[in-house]
Amino acid sequence: MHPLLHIRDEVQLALDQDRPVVALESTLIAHGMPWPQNLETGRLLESRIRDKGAVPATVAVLNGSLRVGLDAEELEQLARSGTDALKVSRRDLPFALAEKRMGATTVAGTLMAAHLAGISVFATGGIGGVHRGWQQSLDISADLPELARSPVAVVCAGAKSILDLPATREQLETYGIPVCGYRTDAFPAFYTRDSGLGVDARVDDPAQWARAFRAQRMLATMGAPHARPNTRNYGGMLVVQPVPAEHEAEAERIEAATRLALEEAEKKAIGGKALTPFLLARIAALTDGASLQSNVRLAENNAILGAQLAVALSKLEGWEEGA
Ligand code: PSU
Ligand code: MN
Repeated sequence: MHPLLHIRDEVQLALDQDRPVVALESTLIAHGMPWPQNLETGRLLESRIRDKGAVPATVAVLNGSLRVGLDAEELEQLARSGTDALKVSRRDLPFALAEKRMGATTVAGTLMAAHLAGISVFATGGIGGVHRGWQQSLDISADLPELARSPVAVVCAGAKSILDLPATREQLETYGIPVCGYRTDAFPAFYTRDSGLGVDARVDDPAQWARAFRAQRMLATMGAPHARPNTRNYGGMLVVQPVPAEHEAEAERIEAATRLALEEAEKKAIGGKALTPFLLARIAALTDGASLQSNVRLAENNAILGAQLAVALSKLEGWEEGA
């Protein structure tokens, strides 16, 4: 095993036996939610994945290695650390590792780990994207380019309305990241079910999705007899499903809170990596926790779907050999 990569035994065994595994990120836990709901959510996501017959692998940086799969104690340690844990995207990894910092991986950081470990499915709440005001700030999450180069499917509830969603959709297209709606034709807006934007394709069951994902993987690895395999063709997929209707937040309430939170962020000159966690926390406070409730429920729903997709892949003929 590589000194910088540490895969938990249970996860490695499942991968060796071609059993379904689902990666989970940890920024959602350390920076995205307050204690103790964050620990409860971390545990909930893992147990929903187990219920559906897959092995969860929460990713973080601990003691100088990229960890794929945490034990109960490590998960708690991370949740308790909250924002004391470094928020680790691709550009933060070298220092987090070398200086043995405790790090919570973002979607980008988790994608890197999932790819290195050989995990094909990753479930989260929402991905980062193009921020409102990008014309001035140029703030575009590293989640997007990472998705473009990792052969991993990310299950999410779209991207948060704190972002510029039409611009985020455009960037997904530019990067060639297919956006697959699971039983939906609409690109969801995280706390709410419909952003008014569309998806690239719709699937209605896990087996149908698995065939498309296999085709995408084969595009990266296939070639005529004299062609060289071109791993630059690797690319990920976004699988989106809306927050369950009964847990949807009120769109106007979210939008009003988002505008207020954005104004506050500007006054306080909060930007860069601190922006997303700041906005999430302010919106939760301004909506009396309503946004947090939606966040937990949609993440749970995505963990369940992630496990179903991973199970479908493991049953797909020719998945291990062909792709
Ligand atoms: N979705 C959530 N909560 C979060 C995030 C996403 O429900 O905390 C995190 C993810 O880890 C995502 C990150 O990768 O926000 C994006 O941060 P930035 O905009 O700084 O790239
Ligand atoms: Mn950013």
